[in-house]
Amino acid sequence: MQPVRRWVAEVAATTRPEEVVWCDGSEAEYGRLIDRMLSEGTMIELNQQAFPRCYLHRSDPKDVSRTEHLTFICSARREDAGPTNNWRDPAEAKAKVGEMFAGCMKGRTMYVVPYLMGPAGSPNSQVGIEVTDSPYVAASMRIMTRMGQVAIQAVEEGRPFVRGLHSLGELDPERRFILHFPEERLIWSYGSGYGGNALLGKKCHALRIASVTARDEGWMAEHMLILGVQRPDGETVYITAAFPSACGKTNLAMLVSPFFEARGYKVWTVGDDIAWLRIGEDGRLWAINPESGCFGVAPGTSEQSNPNAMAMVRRDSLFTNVALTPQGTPWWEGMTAAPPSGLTDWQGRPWSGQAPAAHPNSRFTTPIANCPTVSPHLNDPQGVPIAAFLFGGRRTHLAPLVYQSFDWEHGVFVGAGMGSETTAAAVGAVGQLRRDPFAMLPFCGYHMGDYFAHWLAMGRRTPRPPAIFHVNWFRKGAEGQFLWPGYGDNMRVLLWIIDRVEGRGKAAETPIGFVPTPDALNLEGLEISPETMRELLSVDRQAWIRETESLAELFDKLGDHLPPELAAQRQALLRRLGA
Ligand code: GTP
Ligand code: SPV
Ligand code: MN
Repeated sequence: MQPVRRWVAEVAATTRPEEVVWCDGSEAEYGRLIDRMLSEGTMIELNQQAFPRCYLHRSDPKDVSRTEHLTFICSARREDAGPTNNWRDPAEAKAKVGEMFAGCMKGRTMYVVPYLMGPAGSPNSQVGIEVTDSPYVAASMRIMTRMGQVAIQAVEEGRPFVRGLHSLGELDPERRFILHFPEERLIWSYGSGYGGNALLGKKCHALRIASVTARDEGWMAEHMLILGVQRPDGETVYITAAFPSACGKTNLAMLVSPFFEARGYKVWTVGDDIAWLRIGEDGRLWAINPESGCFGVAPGTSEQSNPNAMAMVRRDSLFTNVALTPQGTPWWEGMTAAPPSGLTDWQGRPWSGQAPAAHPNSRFTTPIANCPTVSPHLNDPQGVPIAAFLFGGRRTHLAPLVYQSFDWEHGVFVGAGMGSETTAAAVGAVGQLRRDPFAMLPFCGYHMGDYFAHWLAMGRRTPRPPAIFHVNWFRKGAEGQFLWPGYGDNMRVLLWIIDRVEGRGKAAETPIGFVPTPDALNLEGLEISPETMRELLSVDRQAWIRETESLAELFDKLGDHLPPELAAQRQALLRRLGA
């Protein structure tokens, strides 16, 4: 613990907290953090009969989502961050933000949060130490990570650790920086208390820093959910899926399908946001979920869309920026058909009915162990073997419900070309199409072209790589309605994917890949017209030519870091489309 103590002492000497609390991750300590926030008014107790051990936090209204424009990769060389990341020279960044950290914890408590990303005893797990002046962050980290003794023990065994320094600062967007120093495995975050900006184990460590470590060491750190589909014969097939922020990972990870459950199928939830994958001795890729909690989008979650999430959040949960009913229970848009009367909005005001009552990026923070479908392999040091990778996003037009890539290299091209309409998970306009390769645009800690090359290399080194698919639950019809019912019915797509993996499912070859034939998806018990299904599975050549041409913008930007295989894949697709 000597190196940890030395670093913490250094940080305390700069930030000058009134007291330093070393967190042990215990229940009693969590209780003290909650009590402190209740007495300071930064947490509100919810109705304890209906929502035992649940609390509401209202954040600063200017601090409700990730701020990508204030997020930097401070690698020694600008080129290593690549053109899709913001870059700062490490020394300059430290000089500038170091001034902000100087004395910033005066009068505050500094919490030292040792945490483990991944199951205890897993060679694939990693230790981090987050120092923070936010009790909300410390409490959230206890849900999202294995915090305390288990991490200290790993440090004492000589494991290296990622250092994360966090301060709320003044919560001023003008004085906010999320800095990553990948060469030093160091994170500095100033001026925000929001999830991905402040819970440093999550996107900062488990994706931005870990993606660099993974490249160096030959494994993968991905923005992916992990789920298992158990078949009637008892065997479970594991799948991961990379969708951009607020594009359906949590929902797919804990999908409920009464129709297929009655026929002997069952979904198991391993992870809902991040996967770390390694090549196993059997030649397959094995995935662990580095997290132990869900930081999930509240709006849209209901008994109909996601009964597992509703059951999960009913205890031991922190809610952030949701609305409050007069009964002291949380509410958000989409939870019930009509809003209850007498709502208090996410900013604590009587709800006017004009703007949303809950913030569109309001969230719940909940132990994944509370999920009724939590996988028995959640804490398995080995993880689970992956049979298929899914890529997807919000595409109102263009992308069919599902298609399969021809092979790994083509699959990497499909991931590299991902596009999705932006959501409220990050500051900025919502609903605008942007390239988001592998759902990693905001989370890759190095040059995106090198990241593509790493994917290609992993495919060459993996004897039994997963099959690769692309899905789109969000295609809309002429009236702006979703064409596909989504949620539990996505099981129908998963079953076709498993059929394909096992060499069964029927498919038609198209220029973009293999698309299910009209009779290939099991649509039993679903009311959907053949015309709608045709539209959902259609491939519009002209639109795909435009899409593929526009991909040149990203590919050109990556310069000579773009693997030639992917440039060739783009040309080959244009040829197949008849361009
Ligand atoms: P992050 O936590 O930001 O990484 O998001 P996520 O990818 O886990 O997304 P999540 O599952 O929380 O879903 C985001 C929003 O999409 C919610 O409002 C969901 O209700 C909605 N959603 C999820 N799945 C579907 C689907 O199959 N169809 C439709 N129409 N909406 C969906
Ligand atoms: C996302 O934005 O992809 C999230 C929430 O999962 S955050 O933790 O803020 O990154
Ligand atoms: Mn996410």
